[in-house]
Amino acid sequence: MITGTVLSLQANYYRVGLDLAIAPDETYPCSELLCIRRARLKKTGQMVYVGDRIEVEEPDWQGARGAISGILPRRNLLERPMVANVDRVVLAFALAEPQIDPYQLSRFLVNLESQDLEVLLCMTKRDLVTSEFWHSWSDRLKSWGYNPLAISVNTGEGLPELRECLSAGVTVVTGQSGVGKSSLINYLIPDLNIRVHGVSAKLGTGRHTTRHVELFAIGDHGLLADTPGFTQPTLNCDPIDLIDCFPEVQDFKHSCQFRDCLHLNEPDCGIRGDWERYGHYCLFLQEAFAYKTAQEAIATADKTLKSKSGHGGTTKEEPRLVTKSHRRRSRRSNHQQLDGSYQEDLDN
Ligand SMILES: Nc1nc2c(ncn2[C@@H]2O[C@H](COP(=O)(O)OP(=O)(O)OP(=O)(O)O)[C@@H](O)[C@H]2O)c(=O)[nH]1
Ligand SMILES: [Mg+2]
Ligand SMILES: [Zn+2]
Repeated sequence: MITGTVLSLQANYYRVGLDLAIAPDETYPCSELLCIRRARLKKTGQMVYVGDRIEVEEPDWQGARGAISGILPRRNLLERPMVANVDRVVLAFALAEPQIDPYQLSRFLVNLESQDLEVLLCMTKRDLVTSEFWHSWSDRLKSWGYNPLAISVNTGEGLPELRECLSAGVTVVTGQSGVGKSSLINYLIPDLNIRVHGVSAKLGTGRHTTRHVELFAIGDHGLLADTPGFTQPTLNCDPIDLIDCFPEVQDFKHSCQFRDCLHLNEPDCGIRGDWERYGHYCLFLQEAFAYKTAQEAIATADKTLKSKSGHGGTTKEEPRLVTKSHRRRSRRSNHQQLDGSYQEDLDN
């Protein structure tokens, strides 16, 4: 059986990097195939995402074409952009241009933590700020429970260290538009020459340049994904699990003994208090509740719909398209099986 990894999606074709242990030769004259998805996978609503490990059948070696006949079990699925089997996420956040916004940075971090992903926080454009500025931010982010790395593609600072971390497994570079994700990837993999774009002087925000997700080979065993930037992630975490998305709390978490405490007004709660991001926690908690309420409303509407269509006996079973809000699982159910359970159309 021939297996491989989906590297990118081009129109209706999947570019697949094959797991050939040997260099291309006469038997296997290419290391990549352009594949379609078998109709059977379409019918059962099984989506194929970048990063998916897949089985290929009927390879046409001369034309470098094939068909995806099966998807191997997924370890995880990043929400935005949708990338499967992610080992770590590099969150790129600019120290300047655009101006650093602690609340937005916190949102990105909490969103990634809620998906149980390993986060490598990279503060970009280090060359644009003073040492004092960087050190004060570094201290601040350490108090948030992170060990940030300062990088600059202009001076090369921090990039050898970063490269070391990316030589194995699948890494996704994510973050707002214009922070320098594509510039970073161009630096790490010089032959690529992917498009980068200037920050809009008028708005101080980036113009969206990267439009799709693509995995590039890095080091001996690594794959690195460039992704399109976006403004702010949604926080669709279960309210009771939100506190677990703040690493700085984990050391004094035992100071709240209540299992169902939301750490708001409950008496004797030792988590409520004067740590810097407590304000962010309270704001995000409101969002998490709004998300839960919306989800419950959708579930109720679903039930009503089902019982309505049950009358008359002419119901036709159709695979229902799952919207983004359905897709998010609670942290507690995160370790449940992920293969084939998500049916949202490919992001972007
Ligand atoms: N001074 C400085 N500028 C940088 C650095 N890295 C990137 N830039 C600039 O920042 C701008 C945006 O860079 P991109 O690499 O396109 O940013 P991106 O995150 O890929 O943006 P999207 O594709 O829109 O999400 C470009 O003008 C880069 O030249 C850096 O380390 N220092
Ligand atoms: Mg880009
Ligand atoms: Zn509490």
